Amino acid sequence: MKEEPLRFERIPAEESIAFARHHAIKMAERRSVRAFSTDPVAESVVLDCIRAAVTAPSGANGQPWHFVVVSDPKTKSEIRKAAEAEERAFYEHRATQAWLDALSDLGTDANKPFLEKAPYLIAIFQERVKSDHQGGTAKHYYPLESVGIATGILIGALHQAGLACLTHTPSPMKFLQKILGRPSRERPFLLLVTGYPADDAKVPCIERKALSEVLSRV
Ligand code: IYR
Repeated sequence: MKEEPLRFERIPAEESIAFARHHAIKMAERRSVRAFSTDPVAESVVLDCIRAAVTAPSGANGQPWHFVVVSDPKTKSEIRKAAEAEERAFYEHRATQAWLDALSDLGTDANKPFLEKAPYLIAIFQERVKSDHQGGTAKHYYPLESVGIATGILIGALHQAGLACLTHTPSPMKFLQKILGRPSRERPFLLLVTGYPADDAKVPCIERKALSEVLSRV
């Protein structure tokens, strides 16, 4: 094992306390947005947020992820068409009544105009097996957890950088693989729709669980 000294700078406790509070308040303002503006966003913002995401811890440092940043209008249209076909099947017959009931407060349906309106769709893929670049493959450990953590970091970074996003998972998402030409050892994980919210964007009234409900201390 090769080692190197850890680069870690302690910050004063008061700064730590203030930062954590500020970060929590800022993150509490995050909402999933379904109405996007067509206003452009500098690509470097999205790329830097992905730069943050790929620092995520991963099983045996396998880094089992791939991100495709889609801004080409034709590709976005193709994705919208394919996603809406799956969503129509979902809303018309695939979803159970219980699932539709659980979604009713969100007001969602099979129409997904945001897939064309938003300036970026970030398609996130999970590698099922590792490529060793010599034609061989090896196992990934905890790939789903790893990609989930990276996606969480990405969502936080986008929000802190002043952008809105939507985690979108038309199911099944196999079409993404084809449209984006990704290899079969990858599996689509999530589509992150990214940009500024539309000026008249509305969001459902939701309540977040109180910290006391989701946190215990022993
Ligand atoms: N994929 C569908 C349905 C949907 C499912 C869940 I779980 C949500 O939290 C929201 C929507 C759609 O995007 O409409």
